[in-house]
Amino acid sequence: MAANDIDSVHDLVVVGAGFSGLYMVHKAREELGLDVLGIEAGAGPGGTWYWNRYPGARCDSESFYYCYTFSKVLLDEWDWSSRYPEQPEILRYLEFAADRLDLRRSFAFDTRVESLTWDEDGSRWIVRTNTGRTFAATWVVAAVGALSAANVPDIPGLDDFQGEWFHTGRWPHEGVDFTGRRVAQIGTGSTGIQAAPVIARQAEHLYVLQRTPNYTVPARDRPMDRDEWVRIKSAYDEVVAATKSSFAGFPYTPSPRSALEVPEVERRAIYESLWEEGGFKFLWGGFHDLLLDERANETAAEFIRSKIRDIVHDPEIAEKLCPKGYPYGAKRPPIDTDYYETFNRDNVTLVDISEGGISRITPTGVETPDGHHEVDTIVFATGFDAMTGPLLRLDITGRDGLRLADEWVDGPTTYLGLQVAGFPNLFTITGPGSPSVLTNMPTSIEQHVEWIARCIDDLRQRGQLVIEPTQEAVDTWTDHVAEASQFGLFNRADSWYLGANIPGKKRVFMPYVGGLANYRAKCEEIAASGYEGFLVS
Ligand code: N01
Repeated sequence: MAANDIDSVHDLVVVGAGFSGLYMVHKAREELGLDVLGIEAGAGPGGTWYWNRYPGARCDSESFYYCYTFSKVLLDEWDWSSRYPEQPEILRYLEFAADRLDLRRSFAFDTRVESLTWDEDGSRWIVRTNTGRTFAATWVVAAVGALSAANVPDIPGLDDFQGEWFHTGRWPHEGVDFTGRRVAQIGTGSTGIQAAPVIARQAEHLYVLQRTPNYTVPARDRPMDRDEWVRIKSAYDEVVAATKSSFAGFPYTPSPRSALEVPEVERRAIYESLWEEGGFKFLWGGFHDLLLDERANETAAEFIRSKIRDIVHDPEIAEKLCPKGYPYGAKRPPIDTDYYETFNRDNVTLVDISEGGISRITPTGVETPDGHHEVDTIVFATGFDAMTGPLLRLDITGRDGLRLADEWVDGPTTYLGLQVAGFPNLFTITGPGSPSVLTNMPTSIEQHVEWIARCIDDLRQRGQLVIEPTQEAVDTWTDHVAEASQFGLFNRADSWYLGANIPGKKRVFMPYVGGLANYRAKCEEIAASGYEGFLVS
């Protein structure tokens, strides 16, 4: 590529301004002294929290650990208002972080990366964007998130629909007023479960189209005051240590108990207390074997079903809402505020599409096996082409014209979920092959950013500029990720973890099930060994 086709040359290009991109830019610029350019498709920072502005969007990890922990300044200067803050507050937090660390000046916003191409002669990446500007960089970090490629299913008739339709992950910034509208919401994952109760409170009528019932546990959101934050922050090192040494980045003390070793009355009392407490602790804090043993899992699954039958007045609707045939937690568990209660409202109809799906969208509504539902608005809460989707959208070409899309046609292959053979100096944050989406994301993000920064720094100190994994290391790690996915019950549901939500996508369990603490230790060991499994030059 001719030098005059390049608008500017940088040490590092970081794609994305979410939790990971912001920290990566800060770390590389302030601690390594690199010339860094961040590129972000949105008009400002926020990533997931910039795009996902649907009604009811909020965090479902608790605020005291769903945040940055690397900066004492950010920690000291920010108190969350509640246990599970809503999207606008999380977006404000990321904007605050960007401003406090003076990161905006390193970003090109409103700019989407259209391709990344390895330039063999220059040992650098050529980064083309939709604005027509082209950049070159020695290193690229894809901080594009695991759940940013929206999935709008290909349902016949959508183009002819005369009403409005929205995907939750691309929600209009000005919001949507549902007053007086009849709404069809497609999807009952974490997003749909957060959105339905809020839409139902405003809409004239809400049809919830459910293909697979989901297990959800109450969030039990509540306000948090300054005194509580003073208490939490005074022992914050312990919170951080607990997240880092845990299986999934949650600072909950794992229970030594099996769900099968306590009498039923006691077990039920434990589930009751966790249900009242709310949140992910129901999965991680009560018994150690809910994701290991089918019989143990069934005790939790049946408890949740019993709650659905208690909450939902109409027994037929309750039964349709009861998940069966797959373990609790094998799909990413949602948490909710008044989800099952929503089906007691007169203006809400549960439409079971488990058999037959949606046959078509008409100009005035949605046709399902039980008839035609006239609606003004369709909300697609239909999730994402997870993990691989955001990376493949970057149209990445590595050495010798090797395209990532071809390399991953049978599923993602990585070394540590950080790099791919044939794609030198390209790092992914929380990519496939790392614990990623099975964990509290900021915990995993901080570890990846810190590992990548250390790697670049180590190389520079040794006068080396190019790193990529050997094919052997990639094959061994990819086999290990596949083997680990057979451990426990994660593989027992048709989830987006294995691409089952995208028609035609190769079914491969993408995140690493080996646990965050083990994974961190492995990454440490490899860095300390001088980057075993990588070719460095
Ligand atoms: O997406 P999903 P999501 N016809 O894929 C249905 C994170 N998150 O956006 O189960 C009809 O889980 C699909 O049905 P089925 C979190 O990690 C975090 O809800 O495939 N229905 C399912 O019900 C989460 O897991 C927060 O049978 C169709 C739904 O759409 C991840 O994002 C909040 C369909 C999709 O569920 C994704 O959640 C929200 C079709 N053709 C989300 N295609 C936090 O608070 C799909 N569906 C941090």
